[in-house]
Amino acid sequence: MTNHNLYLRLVGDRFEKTASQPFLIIPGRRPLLFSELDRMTGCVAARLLELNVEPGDRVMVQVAKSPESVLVYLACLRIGAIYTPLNPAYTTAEVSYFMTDSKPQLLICQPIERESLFDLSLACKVPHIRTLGSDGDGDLMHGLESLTPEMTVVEREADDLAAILYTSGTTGRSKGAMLTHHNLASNAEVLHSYWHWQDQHDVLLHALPVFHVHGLFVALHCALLGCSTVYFLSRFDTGQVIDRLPDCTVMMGVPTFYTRLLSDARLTPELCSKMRLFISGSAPLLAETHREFEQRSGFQILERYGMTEAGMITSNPYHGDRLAGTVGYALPGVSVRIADNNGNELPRGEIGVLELKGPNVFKGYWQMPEKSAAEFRQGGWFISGDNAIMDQTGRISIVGRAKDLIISGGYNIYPKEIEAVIDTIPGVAESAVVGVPHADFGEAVAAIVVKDGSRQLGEQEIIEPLQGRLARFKQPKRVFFVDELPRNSMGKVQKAELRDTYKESFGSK
Ligand code: MCA
Ligand code: AMP
Repeated sequence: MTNHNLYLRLVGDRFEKTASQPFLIIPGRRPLLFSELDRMTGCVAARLLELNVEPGDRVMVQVAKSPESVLVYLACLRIGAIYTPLNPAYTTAEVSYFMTDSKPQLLICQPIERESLFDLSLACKVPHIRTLGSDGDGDLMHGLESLTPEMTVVEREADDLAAILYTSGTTGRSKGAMLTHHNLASNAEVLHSYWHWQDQHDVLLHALPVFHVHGLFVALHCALLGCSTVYFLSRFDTGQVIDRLPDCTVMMGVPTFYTRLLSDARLTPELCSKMRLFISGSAPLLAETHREFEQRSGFQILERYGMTEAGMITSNPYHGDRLAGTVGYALPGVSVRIADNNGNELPRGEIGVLELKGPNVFKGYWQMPEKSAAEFRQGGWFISGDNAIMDQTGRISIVGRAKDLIISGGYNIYPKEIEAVIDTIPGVAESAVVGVPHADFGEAVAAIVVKDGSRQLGEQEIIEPLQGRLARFKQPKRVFFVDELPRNSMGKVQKAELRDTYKESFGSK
């Protein structure tokens, strides 16, 4: 049997030529060398086995970005466990749902969260909880040197699960997208080739979080396949990124990275003289950002489009026009069509919902067979929920969303989840949550609330009860009170009207 374990494609024994080179360069810490990677993931794998993690078990990880967090990911692949990362911004209440849903064998959390998550892990019958801090501190790594590294790479079939990534749903209930070893491997290999990765020469500037597809799979997989050194920053800090740009050749980011770089006078062509490629995705890049960035740096940003459920789907070309406002062409091996609401393909030039199929498309939502089936058409087309248009050459532009979704600084926020919490606040009759233009985050959350008259309510009375229930980035940055919500004749709240009414809440664009 061929072993389809993604670990073999990403690490294996591929680093002979770069053995002495750093894989991850981390400010203030010793770099992690390519030569150390296989043995160290073996050590972490040995720790996971000690905790009885078996192939197919979920390992839920809610930690700060660190080289050790990458080792944990790779160790999970190695032993065939299913890596299930969570945003550290999630509250205990939110984590509770994910734990109950995925039933992990092991929860790895930040040392500071251990106390608040311990009782919860007991209640959710999670057998083990370990801690990992941003400096590699915490009991997960304790005494690792004394363990015999587990150097086996467990055999996996192509469609065995490698990871579950939670994405919020229109119903307000998160769904775990099941990604297989082949989903991830095929997408990584396509990107590595399509973006002309310069093996052993590219240096990646990595400032994205590593609990989402963009930072974890797109960025790190390309770097591993290309045996590239990575400047691994704990978060996006404009100053640190500017300091590092002269040493790097590739950067991947959400549009906020680019607008923040543009607001710094140090962004010049000289600063980017070693750079080869700037990539943007996860949210729409404004055409004006694309143009300004080209003027200031000399580089046309390459915009691509993807989803948690399918990794990367389309990309602007490496050679040829990277057109502002478009997301380019379907990647090799990926089929894309524009369809009406019944799944009938539309002629080129008409707006419809983007549907896709290919080796990148996920296996379904964890323990939600009906929900999974509902998102696919006959013939295996996955319904993205994004409105798009395809021109005569096959070039795609995303023109809006069929799904009620806000994308703020690259994070997805589903209004329903926020509305459901706001509606439980005493004094609230009903609420509607929309995304409105925001210069830094692209979109920001605004809540429009109708009072029931039973008590006095101000902005604080709405925001305060959300603490501890919703991650900070989901909480409304503005709250407005109205007598009634605009509805159509069917009684449906007119969100487009609300978005228009409050479009200048964060200043005009
Ligand atoms: C932080 N805050 C936010 C966001 N981030 N509010 C709204 N939207 C956000 N994205 C809030 C915090 O809660 C905090 O609020 C305040 O802003 C400052 O927080 P801080 O952590 O200092 O913010 P930051 O470091 O400046 O982060 C902003 C950021 C970050 C750099 C844009 O959010 C980021 O790295 N985003 C990338 C997300 C990403 O990787 N998405 C890819 C998804 P308070 O002060 O009230 O506490 S994968 C995907 O979408 C698909 C597959 C694809 O195509 O890639
Ligand atoms: P997520 O569920 O976090 O994986 O986010 C996927 C969604 O992000 C897609 O369905 C799109 O709505 C959006 N998205 C990703 N890349 C782009 C892009 N380049 N332009 C517009 N929207 C994008």
